[in-house]
Amino acid sequence: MHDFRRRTLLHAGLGAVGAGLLAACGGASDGPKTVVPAGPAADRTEQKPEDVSSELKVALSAAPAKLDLGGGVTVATWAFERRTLGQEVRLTAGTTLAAELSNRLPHGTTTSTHWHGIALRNAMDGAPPVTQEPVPAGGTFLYRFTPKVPGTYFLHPHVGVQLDRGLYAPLIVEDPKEPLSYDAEWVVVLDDWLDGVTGTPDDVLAQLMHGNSHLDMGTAASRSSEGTSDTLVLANGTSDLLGGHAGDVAHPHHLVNGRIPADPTVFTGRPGQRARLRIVNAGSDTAYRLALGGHRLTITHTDGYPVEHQQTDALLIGMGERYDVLVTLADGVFPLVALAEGKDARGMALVRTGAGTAPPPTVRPAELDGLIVTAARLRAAEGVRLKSRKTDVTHQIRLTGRMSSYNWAIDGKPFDMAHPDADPLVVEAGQRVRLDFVNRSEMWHPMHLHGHTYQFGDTGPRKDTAIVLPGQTLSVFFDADNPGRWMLHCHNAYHGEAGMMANLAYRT
Ligand SMILES: [Cu+2]
Repeated sequence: MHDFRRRTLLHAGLGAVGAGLLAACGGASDGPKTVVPAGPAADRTEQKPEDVSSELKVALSAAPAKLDLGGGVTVATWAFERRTLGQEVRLTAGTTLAAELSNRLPHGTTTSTHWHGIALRNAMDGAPPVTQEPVPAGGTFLYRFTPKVPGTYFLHPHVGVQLDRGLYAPLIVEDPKEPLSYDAEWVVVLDDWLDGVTGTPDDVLAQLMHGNSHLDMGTAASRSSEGTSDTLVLANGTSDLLGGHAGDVAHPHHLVNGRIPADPTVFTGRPGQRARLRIVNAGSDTAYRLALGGHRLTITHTDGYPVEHQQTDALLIGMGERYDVLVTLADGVFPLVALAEGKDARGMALVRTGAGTAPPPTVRPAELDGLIVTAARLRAAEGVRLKSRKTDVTHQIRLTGRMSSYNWAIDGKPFDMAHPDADPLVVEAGQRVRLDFVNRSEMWHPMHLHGHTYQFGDTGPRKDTAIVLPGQTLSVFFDADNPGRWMLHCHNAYHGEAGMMANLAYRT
């Protein structure tokens, strides 16, 4: 059971993890010695800390918390003290962020903060044990970096399945020369929620890992009605949009900005105003199909980067993906619905610009079944398109595994946290790199690369997280311009933790 060994290591606290890292750095690792080694010993990049005039200080104190999700639902979870669920961190591109993470979680619980989508210095990436030691309970870590590319990002832990707790926040990097004009800006954070309802994300991971051979895909749902062994394992959720099996977990709640549909977040504006929505999928196992009743959406960005504007009725947003849209507001009260794709569940908020009765939480706007523009149909805005050049190196990333044996991996080999130096995908600074994501499994995977923003094909969108459907091969390109050792993984928290992760390492 390699999986449990890995989990034990993650939760063992600093002593054991530190020892493992020392061994890896001291030469006991069987990893190649010609690439940037894993481990936090030093910032091995040649970049110096940015010298800037302005700095935003943020205190991120991770602690046990009771959260009110609305409608009388309260849950015990882990969240940041003095921050509400979904509250953003906001700064202007070029401003330095100095964020101190304090770990006030229970004894023995380590954590970190990853700055999803930001091309920062490797040592600030927050991905233990590759870029730093995990922060032990009682410890602190100062993340200090200067985001240069404006856009919609988010921050979350990169330890175990902590993504499925409340330790996340949108990260908005404003453009000092914002080219879009709009009257209102709303950050819309989608999240699937289970923590503190019938157990924790770690309980669910243990259920998934124990093997589900008795409930292979396509068989009956396993959500127990017996009461004694309540399980949130989802066995029969399917979606045509996602090419089959939609997810592994039946989260009991789906939140928009931390609230359930029965007691929703309300965005207010005036008829005729133009609103910019910055939409983040902070979920762990749920793709959302999102639409605003009575409105069309104009897609302007995905994963922080501008695209040629495109109109749509609805969006499909995988875990870790972000979309920015513009919408001209009509007069009335409208449902902003985030269908949990393939799961027969939903999140919802309201947009109110005038009088009227709020639609019920069960409303299904026609737009959800209209045109759904996915990333593959977008084009990068000309200003951010990669210059055409020959590819220097191609890596094939085969996505493998099955729900029944829960052996999600890359090339059949689950990532080994105890030997993070092993078998990296090697690139050299200055290379044009091609990654072919080859999905050999029967499930879709949102594949996320740290520290870089790749491009779909010759003219497709720039993104850091991309939905790869079953049986599909997706080719993406990037320039190796940010030395270090970077995680490449499925952003389904449970798939990543089961082993669908790899390292991309620069040859030194
Ligand atoms: Cu996956």
